[in-house]
Amino acid sequence: MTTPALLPLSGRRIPPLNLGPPSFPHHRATLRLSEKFILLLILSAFITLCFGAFFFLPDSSKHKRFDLGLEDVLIPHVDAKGAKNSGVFLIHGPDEHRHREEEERLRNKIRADHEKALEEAKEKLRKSREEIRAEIQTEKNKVVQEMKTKEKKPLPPVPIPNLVGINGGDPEDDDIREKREKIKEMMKHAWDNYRTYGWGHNELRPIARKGHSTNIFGSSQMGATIVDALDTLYIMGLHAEFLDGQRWIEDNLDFSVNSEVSVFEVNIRFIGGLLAAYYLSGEEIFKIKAVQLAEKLLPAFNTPTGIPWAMVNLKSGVGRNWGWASAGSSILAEFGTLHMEFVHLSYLTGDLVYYKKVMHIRKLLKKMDRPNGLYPNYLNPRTGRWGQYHTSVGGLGDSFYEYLLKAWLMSDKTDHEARRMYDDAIEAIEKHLIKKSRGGLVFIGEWKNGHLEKKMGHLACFAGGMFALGADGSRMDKAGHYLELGAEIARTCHESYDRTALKLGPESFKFDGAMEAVAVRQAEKYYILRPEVIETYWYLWRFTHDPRYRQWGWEAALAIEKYCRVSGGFSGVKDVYSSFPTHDDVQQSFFLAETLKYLYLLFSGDDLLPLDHWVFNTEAHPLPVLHLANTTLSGNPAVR
Ligand code: DMJ
Repeated sequence: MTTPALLPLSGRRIPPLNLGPPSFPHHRATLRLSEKFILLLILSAFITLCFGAFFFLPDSSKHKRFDLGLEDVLIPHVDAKGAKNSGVFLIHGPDEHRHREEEERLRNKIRADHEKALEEAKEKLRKSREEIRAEIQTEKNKVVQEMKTKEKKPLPPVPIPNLVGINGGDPEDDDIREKREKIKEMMKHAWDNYRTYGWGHNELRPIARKGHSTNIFGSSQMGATIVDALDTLYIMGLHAEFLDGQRWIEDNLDFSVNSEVSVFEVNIRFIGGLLAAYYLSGEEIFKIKAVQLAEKLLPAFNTPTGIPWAMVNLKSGVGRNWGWASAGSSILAEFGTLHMEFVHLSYLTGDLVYYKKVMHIRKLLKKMDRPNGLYPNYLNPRTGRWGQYHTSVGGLGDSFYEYLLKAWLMSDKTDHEARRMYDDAIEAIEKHLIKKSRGGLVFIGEWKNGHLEKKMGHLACFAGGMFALGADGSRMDKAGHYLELGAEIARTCHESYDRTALKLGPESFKFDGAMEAVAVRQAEKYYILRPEVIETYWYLWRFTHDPRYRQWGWEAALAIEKYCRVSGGFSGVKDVYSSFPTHDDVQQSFFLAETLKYLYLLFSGDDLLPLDHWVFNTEAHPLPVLHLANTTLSGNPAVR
């Protein structure tokens, strides 16, 4: 290739060089001449370079350009022979003409594309804000839809336990069947009103007839009532309602939200609820959602000790503790109530991360000194030291003890460490916290600031069922003793109901002097549709078949029906000692998850969710015992 002649650049003529006699002193003339020469050399080198570049640089026509949103990706062209072009090529003879034409065509196309893009941009600017917003929303929806399609990909199949007793339980007795039907009708009433007035919100305001939420669920609408209610709907045979809930979950339940939630609450209600719905129905979507949520909770464990924060932001993963909890502490009943769900998550996903998190908590607790053998309710996640020495089997402590026992039960009674920890804890509790009142009522007090407070919360009433459930397998064959203890707690809690005007139990009751099993402070007189007392009746019923438990359960159901039912659902009441109750206007999600489920089970046969195959999490979501020797492959409809 020859060096091209000097051509005008941009149409400007280069003035002819003056090579005539010098009009300046010789040395200056020589300098000017060499300057011109250097300039000429630089210019010619530059032009040669440009010209060469035109021929030798990789040809853009050999690359396809794809526009993927914000990113431009250059994909190497694959030639007709299928070989990848190196990007450098030579032009030969007649091909040159064709090549120029092709180049021209591409240049025109690029020009046209640019013009089109410019037009589109202008067009956008002409649009109103609303139109632009609508377009952005459509785009967003498209992305969400694509993500959902991805999400629906099934997780790898794993062996799942044989699922016994997910249907049935029809009572033989007509009277009991009628009662069971009544409970089912109450569930329909609660669900239908939520469906009408609160759909997608976390809970329902049955009087205002609108959605309701609290800070435990964060700031977004996560349909807590739907998730919490699913398994109750399923076992009651309310399949159309179940399907309705399932569709909402498929289409709307999204955990990629900038929302700070309670790790404990979303674990027991959402992960527990989704896992139970998965095991009962076999629908993969529930398992997938449970795993997605669990992944979002994991950052809560990023503390110096591995004891999780109480709250975590689902989007940022930033965690923190409740402002009111003793000097920045985490709470025993919160970080100690993850075991069941997390073990199932590891089991279903094959990912040990969940199992390791909860076992780490257990190991840490096991090593710690315990005052009087009792676990204080507060533990600082930064220092690993106990906070205030307050121990209770009610709020702040309750389900930690429950989950030690249930860890052992769900492992087919092979997790001996959990059983030992449970036995040790219960022995200390019995020694220091459980007392008999002057009137002969056995109650569980609270250890606070070095003394026993003779006060028992409604929440602590669950312990009657726990003692009964843990009776079998107890140390030194004290099964009879623990069953008896459970029955005593059930009796005390029944008294707390019976000594009110509404026959519904207060939030907390005292045993002081002449006062027994009654609330003293106004602020403790409310009933918010809690399940614990009915839960204990049900366990006692299963283990003893003593008809008094069905009778007490029925009394509670009638009281709920009479004083808590309103046309828009069910509401808590502010004062159980007043014959004219004021409603709090909240239908709690646990009313559908627990209270109505335990009532339904109380009036069902023992073949529905038998206790040697199922363990109920603290929100009453049944999870199967992992009989590892007796498994079948998931996805096989025969096992459902
Ligand atoms: C439920 O969410 C659970 O039972 C929890 O363990 C404690 N309290 C509520 C219902 O009262």
